[in-house]
Amino acid sequence: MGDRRKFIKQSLLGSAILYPGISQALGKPKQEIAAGEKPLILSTWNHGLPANANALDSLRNGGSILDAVEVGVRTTELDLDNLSVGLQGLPDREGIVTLDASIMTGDGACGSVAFLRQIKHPISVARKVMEETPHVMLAGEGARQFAMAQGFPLEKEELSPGAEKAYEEWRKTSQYKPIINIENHDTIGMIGIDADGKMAGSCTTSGLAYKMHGRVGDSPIIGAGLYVDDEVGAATATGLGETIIRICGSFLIVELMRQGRSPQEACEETVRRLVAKTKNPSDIQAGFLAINKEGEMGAFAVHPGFNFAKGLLQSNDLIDSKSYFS
Ligand code: SD4
Repeated sequence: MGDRRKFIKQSLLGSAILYPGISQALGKPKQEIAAGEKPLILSTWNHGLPANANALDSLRNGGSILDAVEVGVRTTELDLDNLSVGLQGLPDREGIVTLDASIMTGDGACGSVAFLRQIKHPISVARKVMEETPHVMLAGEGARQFAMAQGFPLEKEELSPGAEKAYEEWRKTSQYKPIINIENHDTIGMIGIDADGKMAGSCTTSGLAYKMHGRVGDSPIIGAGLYVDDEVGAATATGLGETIIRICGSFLIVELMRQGRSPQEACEETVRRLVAKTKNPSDIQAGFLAINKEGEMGAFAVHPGFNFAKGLLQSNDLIDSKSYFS
């Protein structure tokens, strides 16, 4: 974790001139839920800061909000310090890294990949599924074949040094137990709204560490890890996927906003639902982010420790989410 912070701090210092607000993020995270300004990009956890920076840069250079959320999370897919996203992520029980990702725009277009191996940028394959196929979701070998046909290079199947070390340590006991806010909860989910009110979102992960081979989480499931509707708003999720899938978490947030709840109220109600439907809520973490079409935002988690990055054209700040348990 120390190394990751150092990496983020260094990469942020590198861009502090372009993004004046970033320097604030290096201090104490702020506790604040604010409204209104567009474009707005939100993304999960502290690796959201460099991801947001690249997403905002894409917008500044004339990219669409869809381009922004794709470019943004590609940053995390390459972050060697992140052991929960991309091919450097922690493997399943068999020692194999399998990736999940989804992407969606506010007009209902969406694409996703699940249980994908050996591809560096699952988010870009998800976008190809959305744009180049009549389908929403491709999984496993079919997804890999599709990626190759689309020109994505096949990477060597080997664990990153960090993942290898952690996996060897885990194999000593081979116990499976999700640990709150530790490395296996670092998925990046990103949602954004542009100046015209168009929205898009993306979500990418290597999923839970040491999962069963073949396990798919919430991140590639439209409505669970991600949902976007220009008429209402957007939401994304991080945390123990099984608990999020069970309540269609991101869809639920958008539907609650459709019924008049603010993004914050919708996130809180969704976490209450999740807690009510989870057997041992004190043992698991899940967190949600939401924005509505006015550019208001919300965030809420089961436990303290969840944070997120809020990116505006002039600033990029790390904010602590409130939580159900204190
Ligand atoms: C999953 N939701 O596969 C992902 C894991 C995660 O932060 O969010 N980690 O269940």
